[in-house]
Amino acid sequence: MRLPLLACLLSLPLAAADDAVWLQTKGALVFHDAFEREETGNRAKDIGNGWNSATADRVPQIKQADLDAGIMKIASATKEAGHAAHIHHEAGFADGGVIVRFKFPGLNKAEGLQLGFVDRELKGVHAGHMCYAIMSPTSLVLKDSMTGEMNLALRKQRADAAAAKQKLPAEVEALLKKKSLSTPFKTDTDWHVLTLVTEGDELRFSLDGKPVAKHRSEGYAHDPKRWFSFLVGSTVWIDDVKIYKVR
Ligand SMILES: [Ca+2]
Repeated sequence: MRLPLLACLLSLPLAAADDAVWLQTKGALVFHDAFEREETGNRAKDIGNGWNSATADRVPQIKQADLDAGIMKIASATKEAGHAAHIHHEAGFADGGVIVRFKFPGLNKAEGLQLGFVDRELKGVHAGHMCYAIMSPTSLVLKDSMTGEMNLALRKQRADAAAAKQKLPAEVEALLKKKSLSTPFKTDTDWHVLTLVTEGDELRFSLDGKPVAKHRSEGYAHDPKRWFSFLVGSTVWIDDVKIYKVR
């Protein structure tokens, strides 16, 4: 029997082609923000709509998230706060992801954006950092932090080695190396739409509908991805955020 064309198309492995389609057809939209409002101040919850900031209250005299003309303009007070701006929202999925429209405004050198998932209830992992995509002017890094550099046992091993001015054992170096993947990447100052998803033990990143990188590591499978997080070291503009839960 010949399948109608539409059925053939639907049976294609959509995830490989375009993860935005995978999220929209297989997932439920659990959160959307287009930032069409003004923030109410500089404090942790003043962005509104359920956003929270782990770093705003360290420097309440500085505005790190400015809602302007439907855009969340993030300018991190990294030096004053002693940390990159960390802005997060509840997510809550095992498989799923985010679609984010963003732009580097070109206000600072080395503008970049780190985004990913955090579970503060995770034991044995520094601050619950699970996994991230990290865009910088020259590379895109996908990283399993949970079973890599944020794992407390590994952190202690590294700190002890550093204190003793010793090299890490080769097997630990090799293990840490496996926990991230760096891909050549070039940022610009145009608007783009990124898609970041986890499916099983895989993390995938696409830009403007085209797959850029994917990486498999056991930490990506952790359930739940409790928070979706932006970590911003300098400046970035966010126009729209959608969070989808597939499973
Ligand atoms: Ca907007």
